[in-house]
Amino acid sequence: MTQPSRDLTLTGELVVGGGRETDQVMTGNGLPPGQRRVEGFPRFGTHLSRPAPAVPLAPVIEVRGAVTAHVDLPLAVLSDLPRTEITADFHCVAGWSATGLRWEGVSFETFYRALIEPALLPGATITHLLCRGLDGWKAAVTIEDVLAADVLLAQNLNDRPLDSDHGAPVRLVSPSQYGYINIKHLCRIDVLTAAPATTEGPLIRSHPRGRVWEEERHGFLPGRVVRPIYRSLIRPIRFLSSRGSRS
Ligand SMILES: Nc1nc2c(c(=O)[nH]1)N[C@H]1C(S)=C(S)[C@@H](COP(=O)(O)O)O[C@H]1N2
Ligand SMILES: [Mo]
Repeated sequence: MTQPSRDLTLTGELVVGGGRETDQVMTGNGLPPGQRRVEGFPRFGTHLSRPAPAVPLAPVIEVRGAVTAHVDLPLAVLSDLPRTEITADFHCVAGWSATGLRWEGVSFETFYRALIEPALLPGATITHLLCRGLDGWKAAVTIEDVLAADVLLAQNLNDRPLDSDHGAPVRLVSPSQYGYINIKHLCRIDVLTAAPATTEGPLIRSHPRGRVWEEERHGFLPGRVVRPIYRSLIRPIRFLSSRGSRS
């Protein structure tokens, strides 16, 4: 997908210090608006320098909310479902993008239809899933976005089991949405019939959908307004996150 030249110019204006010619070219050559390519795939998150949570001996995904009974799905059930693979770029709302990542796992829609849908309360209209990681990170995703064809429960990255930096033992991968929806160490899904109340303050309020091509970075401020503010957070968060890396 190519971006309009208007966007290329704007990105060029915001390039300061470390900005290189290639950043601008890459942005104009297929990254979503306001994103810049990084080398490799850094560990990044609100965990900062805290090490990743230990993987339980027998990991489960707890399913709660609008279900007839609480279900704890052992991760082993994923091996009974058809496997799928996608190659996609990964976009953090702060403005960095890692390119060409190969994820392997189970399509989220396949998982949902096979294991969650049969457990739903009869007549319930599901609007959102609230997903949580073992470290306590959580994000709500609309049912429409989470059932999109490119959403995966990923267990492998670039032909190896997910490491602790990137979400072992399983993570949600939704390449069309910013990183904050891509919950690492996924351990719980609450099935909801209405949007959850936001727990974030007004300043850093994530957009409820976070679609990268629409540049839905912030709850109410336009994407390009928050770009420079978010971008200034990349360096310190990357530094701290790498200090907590165990790989
Ligand atoms: N469990 C958990 N998942 C998380 C986060 C986190 O702090 N904890 N941070 C999110 C953010 S903001 C980003 S950009 C990506 C970073 O993923 P990575 O560390 O694999 O690069 O994870 C997302 N998922
Ligand atoms: Mo992020």
